[in-house]
Amino acid sequence: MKKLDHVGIAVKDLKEAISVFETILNTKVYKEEDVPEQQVKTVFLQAGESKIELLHALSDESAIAKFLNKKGEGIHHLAFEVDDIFAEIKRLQALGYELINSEPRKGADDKWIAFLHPKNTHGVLIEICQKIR
Ligand code: CMX
Repeated sequence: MKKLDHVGIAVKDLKEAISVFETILNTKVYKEEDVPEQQVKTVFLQAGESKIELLHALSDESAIAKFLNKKGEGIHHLAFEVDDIFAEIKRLQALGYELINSEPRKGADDKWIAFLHPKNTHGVLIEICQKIR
């Protein structure tokens, strides 16, 4: 793993959350992007070398809507950047970790992404991501 790329935070009121995180991080949102496949709106803010990704559900079927109903607002996932997502998926599978998607899919912010199931990772949803060059 190269570094912590971003922390995903599930929020109910996106406008209000943007205002809070822009104030705390003393920066402006640099990207807003819908991911229709995930039924989620994503909003990114730079935090030093890492980023904060605010996640807002676009429908009740979204994983974010389900998460908010069950757990409320808060940290949804940690995302680690890798050089070769295919190699990392293979490495983690060989170690017995369950990948939610074993084929990388296109995520927000120009990245290939894959998720590890939180049941094997002490309750933390982990994403691995690779920049699309
Ligand atoms: N962090 C930690 N635990 C989580 C979680 C999260 N983000 N989301 C769900 N869980 C837990 C639930 O609490 C539940 O635990 P228990 O069995 O102990 O009650 C368990 O996982 C199953 O949860 P569920 O509500 O029944 O939901 P599903 O099994 O249908 O889905 C998950 C859970 C993680 C497989 C699904 O949310 C998923 O595929 N996530 C990956 C995709 C995603 O999150 N997309 C949104 C972000 C997209 C982006 O960043 O671009």
